[in-house]
Amino acid sequence: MTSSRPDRGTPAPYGWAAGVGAVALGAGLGELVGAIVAPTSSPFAVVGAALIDSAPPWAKDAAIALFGTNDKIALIVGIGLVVLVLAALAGWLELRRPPWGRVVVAAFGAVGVVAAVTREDAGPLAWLPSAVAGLGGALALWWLARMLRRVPERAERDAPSGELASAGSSAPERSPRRVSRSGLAGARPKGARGNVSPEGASRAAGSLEPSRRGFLLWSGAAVVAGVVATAAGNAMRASSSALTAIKAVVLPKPAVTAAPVPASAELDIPGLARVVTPTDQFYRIDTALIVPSLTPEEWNLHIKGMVEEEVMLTWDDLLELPLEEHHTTLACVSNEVGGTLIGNALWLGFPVRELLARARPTADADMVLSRSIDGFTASTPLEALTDDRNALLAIGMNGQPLPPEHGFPARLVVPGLYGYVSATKWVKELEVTRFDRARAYWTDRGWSERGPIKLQSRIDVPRKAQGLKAGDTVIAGVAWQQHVGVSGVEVQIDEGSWQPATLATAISSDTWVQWSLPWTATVGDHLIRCRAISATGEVQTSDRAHPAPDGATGWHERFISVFE
Ligand SMILES: Nc1nc2c(c(=O)[nH]1)N[C@H]1C(S)=C(S)[C@@H](COP(=O)(O)O)O[C@H]1N2
Ligand SMILES: [Mo]
Repeated sequence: MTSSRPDRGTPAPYGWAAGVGAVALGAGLGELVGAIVAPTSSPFAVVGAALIDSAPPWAKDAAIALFGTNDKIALIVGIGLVVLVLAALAGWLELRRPPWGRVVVAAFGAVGVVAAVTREDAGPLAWLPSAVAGLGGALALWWLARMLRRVPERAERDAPSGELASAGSSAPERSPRRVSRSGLAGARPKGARGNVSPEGASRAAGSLEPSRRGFLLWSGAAVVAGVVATAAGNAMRASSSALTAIKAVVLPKPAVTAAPVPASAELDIPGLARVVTPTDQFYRIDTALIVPSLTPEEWNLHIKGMVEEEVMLTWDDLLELPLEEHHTTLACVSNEVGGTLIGNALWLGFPVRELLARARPTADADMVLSRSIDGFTASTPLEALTDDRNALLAIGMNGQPLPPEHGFPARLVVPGLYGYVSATKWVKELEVTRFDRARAYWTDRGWSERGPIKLQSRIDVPRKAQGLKAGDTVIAGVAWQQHVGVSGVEVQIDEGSWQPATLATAISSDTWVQWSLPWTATVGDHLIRCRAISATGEVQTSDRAHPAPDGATGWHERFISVFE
């Protein structure tokens, strides 16, 4: 069979092009089919998710440290580059050792299928997008490689010496002449395998006869088609049912409204984080490459496990309950000292305490494992969900329904705990259990099973490390230890004595608080440090600790150069 005859004559770059074209087309078709039949099972998404889920803790740490909340974009670009290289290699392999290139492409599809069907949120058609990608890519590669293989036949047919007899046969390879890497460019003797004269090529491009130029056009078309299909798939997902559903949501008026934010809580200093974080500036951290899409009608909450009575709550049930509004600052355990993975919002929801009261946890339970639609889990001490703090099953953020990336239709928000042990987005299940019986997503990856927030403070201004003008200015920042509260912040300049900063009014002990200190900046280089004092008198430690396994510690410091 012609298609399995190794093609040693065609320069390698043509093989790369065949691979890239075929894989782009296959992947694009997979993305498109995925968007239609199984939005969370697109090939990219499932492979990315498998990588995220199997990444060691230090890799997640490094990714967040390097790319911050752009870690997902970095991962997508990274996967894209790897796929590009593998695709090129598969194309080359298909030329030199058919059918192994096709086999490799199909095998990657199979990897996607396995990754898709083993996901917790896998639907019945989860296998299809990756299967389409793998088979589509393999088929396209077979076809493109065949086109390349037929080019020399034509050149040979044109050749006066007439080597026709062996050209199309699957006879053992005659030792082919090495051809130059310049591909189409150089005119070489006609009849040499793998060669086509420039005239031959241009003639062939005009017709349907196989030619290398024709091949390149087809490969290019495959890439374009793949990109268009991917874009179409993304566009379809972006107009998903959840997004339409969000627009239709009308949040009920809260039965318990939050006290208005005191004017004295917002110092209004340029460069200082606003005391209530605008939703579009709120940090986002999760393991979901594709934001789970769930409509309120599809959503419900199941409370089960060590309870006297299982509880099932629908969206309509939830809307009829007396909802409460509370300001709570959410922080990520991966936040470095001085980092920005923290934000404060007004949340609307129903107290988890009252939901659990309905279910009546048994006396020996000590943990609630909350589970999201995409399989993420968090282990929250039962006590933090049953004591008097405002742990909410939240549906609103800053007066609007939760945006998809922050957990629409519903999520948990628990004051005083890092997000990874409390703030489950797209939450659909609360399993009452024990710490010695169940483990959560990040606990299985080396992070602590409990994550109380640590006392921290951050300098926001002066912002730039360079270019501050000498004279009167202000040093300002935020400090937090949710559910404990902050009683003071101190600032140290150039290793001098610690000076008390002025605290703004705290919205509550569940939120961060702004602070400021006037400073007359003198010309030269300065080192500014801050530390917080908690409401219980704890002074923020200078001991430096990495985020893993339970949150960073140490003082935030900033070097400032002051100019004339
Ligand atoms: N379903 C789900 N919920 C999740 C996560 C996740 O990966 N998946 N990440 C948690 C972590 S680590 C944090 S810090 C918070 C962040 O919430 P935000 O993205 O709304 O700021 O969500 C938590 N809830
Ligand atoms: Mo986090």
